[in-house]
Amino acid sequence: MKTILITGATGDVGTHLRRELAGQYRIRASDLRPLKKIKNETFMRADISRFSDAMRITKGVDAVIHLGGYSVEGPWEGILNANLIGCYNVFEAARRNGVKRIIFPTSNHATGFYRRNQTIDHRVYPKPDSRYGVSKVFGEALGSLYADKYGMQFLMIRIGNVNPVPIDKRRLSIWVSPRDIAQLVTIGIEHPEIRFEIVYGISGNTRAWYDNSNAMRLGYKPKDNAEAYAPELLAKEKPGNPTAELYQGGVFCVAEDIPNPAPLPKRKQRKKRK
Ligand code: 15L
Repeated sequence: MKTILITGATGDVGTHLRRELAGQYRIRASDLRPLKKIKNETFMRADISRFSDAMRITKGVDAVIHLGGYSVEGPWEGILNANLIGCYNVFEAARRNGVKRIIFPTSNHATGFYRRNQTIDHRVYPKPDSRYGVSKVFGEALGSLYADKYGMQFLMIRIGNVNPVPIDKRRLSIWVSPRDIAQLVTIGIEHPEIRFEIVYGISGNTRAWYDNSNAMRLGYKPKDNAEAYAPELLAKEKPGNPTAELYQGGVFCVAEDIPNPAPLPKRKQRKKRK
């Protein structure tokens, strides 16, 4: 049985994946916060913005599912530490520890500024809708570099919204059920020919904004479709912000006041030599 590391294991996606994959893999769950262990699971507490922690948790695993970091928009310092530095540390530590396979759950917010009347595939240029979306594009770019330069293998899953059921009209297009996202992650761990691939993490939704043929080519057969929930959801839906309604990323596309970045720590003045 393969051992897989799941970073950010206590989050929503991590919790669904741990449950779905428990019978298939030996899971090393990791997070800043402690968690209640389930079957086939060990836990390692880690702060991935520290390289030594990233080295410790990636040692001796067959694949990494890197969920750790901010999973929504956040202040720049938080995104920088958790999503850029954290992602770099995990990919670089995996490389040094000889781990070849990484599944990186990127996000629909990496391409959130595409309009809802467009269908996009895995080849489009990113159009992030937030600092969070930019951090996901960073992860995709870093994975591309590590695949080409070091021969590592990456499945980039641009996740829509993982939930037991879709929660609104927007999610009818981007919803992914826990068992469908687990199927995509399993493809990422097992497919023999992955070098660097981008797929969309959505179920077989009738209203999808994505041409997910790359996922299908790799063997993905979604079991669910958000359309089953459409009549009930649409009956409850209230009109939203007009900018949000135009773009795939929804409210992430609406301009907000950006808080001032925290000041950089003062550098110590070197003593002048006499
Ligand atoms: C994401 O990328 C987030 O991780 C999740 O919390 C949701 O906001 C989701 O996108 C979404 O767009 O619904």
